[in-house]
Amino acid sequence: MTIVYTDAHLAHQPPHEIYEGELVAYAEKAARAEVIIKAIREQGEHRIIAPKEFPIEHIYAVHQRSYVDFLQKRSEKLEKGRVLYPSYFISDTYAPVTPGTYVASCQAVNVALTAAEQLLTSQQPVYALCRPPGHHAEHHSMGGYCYFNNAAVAAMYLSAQGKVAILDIDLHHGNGTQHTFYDRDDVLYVSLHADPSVMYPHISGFTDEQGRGAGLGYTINYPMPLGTGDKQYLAKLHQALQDIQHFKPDFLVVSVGFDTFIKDPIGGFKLTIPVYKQLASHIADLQLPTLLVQEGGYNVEHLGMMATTFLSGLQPR
Ligand code: Q9C
Ligand code: ZN
Repeated sequence: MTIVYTDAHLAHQPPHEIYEGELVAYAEKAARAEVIIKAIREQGEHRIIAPKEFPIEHIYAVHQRSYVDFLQKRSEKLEKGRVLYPSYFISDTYAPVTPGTYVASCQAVNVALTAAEQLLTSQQPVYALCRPPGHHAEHHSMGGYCYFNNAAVAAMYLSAQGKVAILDIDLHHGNGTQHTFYDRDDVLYVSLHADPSVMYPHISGFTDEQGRGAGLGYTINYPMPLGTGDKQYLAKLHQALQDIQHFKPDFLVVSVGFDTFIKDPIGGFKLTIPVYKQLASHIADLQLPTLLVQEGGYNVEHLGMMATTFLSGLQPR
């Protein structure tokens, strides 16, 4: 399989986030992506390529220019070692800006777009190892460890070539991605996530959010209770995959999060490692050109194993 990766994300390493007014350690660590690429290299079965540069217009297709400009200027103006919690263009206290944040975020988008471009020519699954993640980034705000919405930018790019289904299997609801395509009937957004009444992002991901106007019926949310395990998760995934099949997309974009793992430090679900292979093989059974985009997952000790287990389920059987 083709994997797209760059170590440009190392420029973005906030030391902390703010939880209920207190500074706490930043969960979205650079080591997350490093242990995943290390495990993939050790597996030795994959072709790892670097991202190419895409024009900024791809980011403007999803994000407001004034927000993009703000992130660029404020990142570049920061002195080394400084951290900014902006007072605007931000949805919560989980997206601090460092001097390298803009560059790293642009490169994460380039990773997703490079993978999307590969998909147009190869038809084989492609994995975009993005960091920082993206699905909480909105039209004009950063939040939840996300700055630019990598999956949404890639889906926007692919949607010029055909119908796109987005399956979001991160623990958290992908509010930014949902909102990007909320009015459209040619991009389906389906998300499995922890009940937002008890889990971040708290304000979206409820079942009554179903799209608007022409987009009504093209957003589907499957919130699940805390404590959800392998069996219940697979049952809901089955429903989500049926929705996708019914939509008859030309492309599938999967926002992949490993924060559903039983030992995730900020999680609440109880998925075990072997189930990630099953999730992937059910996804592969759709037989669609599939772009996998990395989102969350915070157990650095087990992330390498989760990622290689997941990728092994995508191989043709
Ligand atoms: N007490 C992603 O998975 N909440 N973002 C942390 C800690 C922020 C998750 C709460 C969760 C953001 C991409
Ligand atoms: Zn998440």
